[in-house]
Amino acid sequence: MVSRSKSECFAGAYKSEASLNVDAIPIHIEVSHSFSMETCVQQARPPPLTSTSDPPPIFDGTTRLYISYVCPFAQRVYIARNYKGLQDKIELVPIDLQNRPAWYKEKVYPENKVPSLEHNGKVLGESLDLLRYVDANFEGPSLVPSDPAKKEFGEQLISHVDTFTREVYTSLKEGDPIQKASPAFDYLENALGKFDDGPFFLGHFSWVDIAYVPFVERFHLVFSDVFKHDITEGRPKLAAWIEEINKIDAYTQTRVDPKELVDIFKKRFLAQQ
Ligand SMILES: N[C@@H](CCC(=O)N[C@@H](CS)C(=O)NCC(=O)O)C(=O)O
Repeated sequence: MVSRSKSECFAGAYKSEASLNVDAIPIHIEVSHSFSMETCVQQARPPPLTSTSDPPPIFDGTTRLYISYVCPFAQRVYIARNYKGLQDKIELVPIDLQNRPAWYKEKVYPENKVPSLEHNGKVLGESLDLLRYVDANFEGPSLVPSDPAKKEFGEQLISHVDTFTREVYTSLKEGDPIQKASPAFDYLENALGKFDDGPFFLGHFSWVDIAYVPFVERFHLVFSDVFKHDITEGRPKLAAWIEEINKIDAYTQTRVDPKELVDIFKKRFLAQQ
């Protein structure tokens, strides 16, 4: 059944330097690109399981992706699952990390983190490994291009993603985050210039876009809301990338309330703001 949860369609929930009401929730986040409600396909989202929830029938042959809706690492695998059209093959099991069920650590994933994937009697973790795993072991459009030059550049960008996020997170704790984070965003702008057969890192949409987008989404919102700075200013390729990626349903369906994301950042990284 189709439900109309407010958190399903946030790609369409805000637009350029404006505030508007979606499902009666006012959103006041300034960003430089408009987002269209048409990009959003309504899909039911299961509610997160909490400390009082019973576990699913683990190892019954069902493939399950354990996530938290607000976790950027989990969002990667959620996007990949959607993009490959695996909604019926990989069941989504959201967990409330603030009030998580004890059985998750005890019976599912001893690391007690999300994402994790229960498949063929095993539980695997680590979002970047899971992107490769889901791509290699399930049907659907390939996330990794076959062209050797693109493949190689993709590996380079994937090995840079933790550096990128660390540089930006670090900048938030220092004076002048806009200037401190600038080289990290310039790296993306340059990388986006490598292939000209499409607006994505490897031309066409791939696992590289999936690896970066949950973090760029958050940084875009936080720099706009907290520092009144548009990270796409002077970076036309990054601007086009954000515009185009917001046309991909597999991604927009994974988005949550921007205000919730900004609030998480404020609490975790910007206690002094
Ligand atoms: N390197 C891991 C990081 C996963 C991770 O840190 N997930 C966070 C949520 S965003 C988590 O589950 N943290 C455990 C906790 O909060 O105790 C990956 O890429 O999957």
